[in-house]
Amino acid sequence: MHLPRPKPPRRRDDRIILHFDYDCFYAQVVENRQPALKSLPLGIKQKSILATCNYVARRRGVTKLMGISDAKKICPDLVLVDGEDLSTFRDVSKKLYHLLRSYSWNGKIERLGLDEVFLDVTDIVAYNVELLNPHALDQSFFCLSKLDPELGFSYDATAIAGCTHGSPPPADQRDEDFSMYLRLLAASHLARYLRLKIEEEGYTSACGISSNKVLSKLVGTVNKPRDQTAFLAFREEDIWSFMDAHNLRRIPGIGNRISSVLEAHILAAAPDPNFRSFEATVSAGRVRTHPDMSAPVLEKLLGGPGAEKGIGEKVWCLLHGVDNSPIKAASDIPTQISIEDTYQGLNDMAEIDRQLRLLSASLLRRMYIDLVEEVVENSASPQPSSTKRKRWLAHPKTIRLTTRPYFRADSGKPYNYARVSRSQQLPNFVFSFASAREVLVDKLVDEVLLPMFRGLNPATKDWNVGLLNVCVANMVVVGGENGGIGGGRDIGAMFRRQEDVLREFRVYDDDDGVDGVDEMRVDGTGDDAERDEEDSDAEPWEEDDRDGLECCARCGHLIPGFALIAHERYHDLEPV
Ligand code: TTP
Ligand code: MG
Repeated sequence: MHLPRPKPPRRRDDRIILHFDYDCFYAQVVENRQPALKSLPLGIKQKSILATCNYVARRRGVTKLMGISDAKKICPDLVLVDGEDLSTFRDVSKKLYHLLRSYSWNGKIERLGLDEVFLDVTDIVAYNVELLNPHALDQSFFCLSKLDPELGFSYDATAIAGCTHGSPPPADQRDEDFSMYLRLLAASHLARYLRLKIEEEGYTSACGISSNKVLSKLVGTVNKPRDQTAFLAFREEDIWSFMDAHNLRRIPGIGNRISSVLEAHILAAAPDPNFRSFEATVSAGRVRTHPDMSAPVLEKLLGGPGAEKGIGEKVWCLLHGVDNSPIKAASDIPTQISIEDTYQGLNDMAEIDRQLRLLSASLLRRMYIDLVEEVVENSASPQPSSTKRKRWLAHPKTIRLTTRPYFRADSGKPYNYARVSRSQQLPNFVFSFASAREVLVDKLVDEVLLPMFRGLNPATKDWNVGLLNVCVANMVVVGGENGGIGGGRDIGAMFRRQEDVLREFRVYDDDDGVDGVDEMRVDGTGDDAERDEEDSDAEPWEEDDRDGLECCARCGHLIPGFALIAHERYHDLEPV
């Protein structure tokens, strides 16, 4: 007997989302600094792998995340440039982000990593669709400002700009489909305009245009590099068949743990705890159409202690191309700042101490860059003059130390990617502008980080430290001119209040930050609200601070932690 198929989730079509992905991003940054490299095959090297390579190299068979020696075999004249210092990439990324942000009316813009940006353009598109004159569509004008009707560009609204995936609704189709079509059409012209603006800064990109994040991101990869794709799907079935064709692991939001559990369920096998690959052996469609699949079944398979709330419903929706997650309004204040490095098994306390000081110095430097601004104060009398003073834009409430043991590929043991963390309130002395930075670093290490390290690693020797991560999070925005230290607010009282709220907790995170939320494990000593606050808002920008090295279990190469899964994919593509 066949059970009735569960109801598919309801789709919302009221938004228009653009997803930008810069082409071979690190390579373009390097090429813009050294234009002579543009015509040569170029690889950006991080330790022993290519973080990326330009399209000249790709045409010669070189791929992203390939090992350097293999790439050199395929393309002996490959030019290699070191890409381990992320600061220039970060600067360009911020510049382009601010450029895109300057066109947003609602401020809803989100960065993903260093080279992807989501932009919710629902309002600007709706406004421009209203302006369309059906009798002169080919002479339309896209208005970029409500206040200045001359600010904008001319466009031909009889056709979509760039590529399309799917087809326009038939002329006799329901009105709402036609209205959606017009909104996608207007958005496609805006996307092209914005891509050209980015090109004026020297960067080509791909763009996906659809009604939610998952669809925009996936459809944007259909035509790349230097192109854009609007997703014309008006029937549920069209969206499902688009989603179904993707490898399960390629669906944003479906991480390694989720895909290995689902794959095992579909194949009726036991999940492999060491499974780490960029590809699953099943397609998204195979999971979606599996006879017993439904949101409650997914919840049973994927839920449990430490799992994201409502994970079953979330994955069920994603499999159907439904993603109601909002694009949050932009903030200049990062949600967390995290610095880490990896080591080949530190056992010497003097060395651990030294590394904690280096990480703390970087952390304070980043805190000053991201969270401190200079305010110019004018005084009128007796002599008009202006003075500059510094103020904190936000105070992080929490400091977190994370460690992980070193893993040796040749140890014969399963890959151990369990991180342990300890959090506590960040002492307010770090916000002092009067003390020298080195003094603050020493105080932070001696009074906070070393005791935390000992708490996390109670043994007196043999710590075998493979990773140290120091992170500040839970930003409290400091309001107004009087909010800074010395500005009259009782910061001490504020932190004393927070003490009641903050409790120490441990997090067991069995992933390297690639999938973030859905890979988390908590041992139950912290409550859910606190954990959500700590981890669900991991700042995508900070992913790239995770530039420490991991050991590939297959070849033993040391590669950046966040590149590990993609690096595994490279192995998967190797001829047997
Ligand atoms: P991607 O967008 O994956 O790659 P890309 O921009 O280089 O190429 P494409 O044209 O296919 O979009 O990643 C953005 C940048 O992030 C990339 O230039 C290098 C860096 N990166 C790493 O350093 N390690 C990684 O594992 C990945 C996936 C990216
Ligand atoms: Mg890219």
